[in-house]
Amino acid sequence: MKFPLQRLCSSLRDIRLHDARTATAIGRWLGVAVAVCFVTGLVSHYEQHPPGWLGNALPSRPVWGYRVSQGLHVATGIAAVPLLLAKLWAVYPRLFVWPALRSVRHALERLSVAVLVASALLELFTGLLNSAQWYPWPFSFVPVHFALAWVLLGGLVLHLAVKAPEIRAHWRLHSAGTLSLPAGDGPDRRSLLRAVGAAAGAVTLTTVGQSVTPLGALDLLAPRHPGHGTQGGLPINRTAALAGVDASAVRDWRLRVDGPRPYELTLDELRALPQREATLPISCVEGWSRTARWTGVPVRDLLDRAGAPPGALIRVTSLERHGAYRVTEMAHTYARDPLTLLALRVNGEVLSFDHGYPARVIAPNRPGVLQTKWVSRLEVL
Ligand SMILES: Nc1nc2c(c(=O)[nH]1)N[C@H]1C(S)=C(S)[C@@H](COP(=O)(O)O)O[C@H]1N2
Ligand SMILES: [Mo]
Repeated sequence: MKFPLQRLCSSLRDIRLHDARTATAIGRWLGVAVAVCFVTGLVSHYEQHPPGWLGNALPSRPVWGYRVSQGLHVATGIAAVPLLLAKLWAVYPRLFVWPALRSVRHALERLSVAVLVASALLELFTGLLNSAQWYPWPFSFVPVHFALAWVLLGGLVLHLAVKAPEIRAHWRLHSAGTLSLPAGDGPDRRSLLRAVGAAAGAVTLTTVGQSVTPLGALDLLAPRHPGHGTQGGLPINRTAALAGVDASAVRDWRLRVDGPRPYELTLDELRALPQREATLPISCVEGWSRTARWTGVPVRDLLDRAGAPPGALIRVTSLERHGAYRVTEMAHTYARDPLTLLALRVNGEVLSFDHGYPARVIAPNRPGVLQTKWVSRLEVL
């Protein structure tokens, strides 16, 4: 049973926790997470769908570039979930201010916040479900996730502009408050912020092991566990069965290379060519990464033999009948990199069907979706 005075004090404290100071403190961390997530999201998008002018400029080095960038994208997106929830908790009483609309300006401000909140929730929700490969919606993920990111950015810039005076006033920990309550406020806010930080840290630590190998043991909540795969510890996104590739599909397999001097090779002929080893990661857009030692024929050797000009764009086609990644394109920066292989083996073993037998692409600094499996044709465009 609390005395009225105690009750008043604790509700005052509660109000303080829902004030601009808390919102700013959480907003700072949320802002950092969203900014990193946005930039790395753009990197990932343009690596997968480069506009013509960019296609030839994408670098194949550093080999770990996409792994770090996409690891950060998924990690900051996951960390943003508890931060966003805490931020919404801190500001929700404002949803019920009265009168609901005080002026045109106030109405516009509320509208911008509604757009911001809705796009942020949807963006994180679609991203999270995509990382679990669960698509319970009728639209295709990539264009919607990409478009929402811009809506979110617009809403955020507007929000920061409108709130600039408040953010400035509360940015520093010891700025003058509007209301100075006696002791008691500080520790409350501090424990709230500490709890929010701990929650963000916990979800990050228990998922980031999917791309940061040394933290693999802590990878309790991530949907994929690199290291648990059947070959080289590589997870499998699309199995050979799903892709409709089996022994009968590869019985008469030949690699066809189309260019000024087209030719075909059987698997034995490919194996007889000079082989090279490359230690490269597969970095899936969904957030997991895993390094393996690949052996195969450098793609540039295959292209030279077909008389391909050095700057040519290459089309890679898979045996797979359907599927969004059946046909992919490879800029010359990747095709000419000595580490880009048409791989036949992984960690010393012949590729299994699930990992792309008889031959697959492995290239440095590229999204996993472009590491085409079951390759049957290279074309010089
Ligand atoms: N033909 C084809 N290749 C493909 C895919 C696919 O669906 N079809 N999936 C890609 C994706 S999304 C990833 S992350 C990698 C995974 O390779 P792995 O299954 O050998 O680990 O393969 C890529 N290659
Ligand atoms: Mo992937």
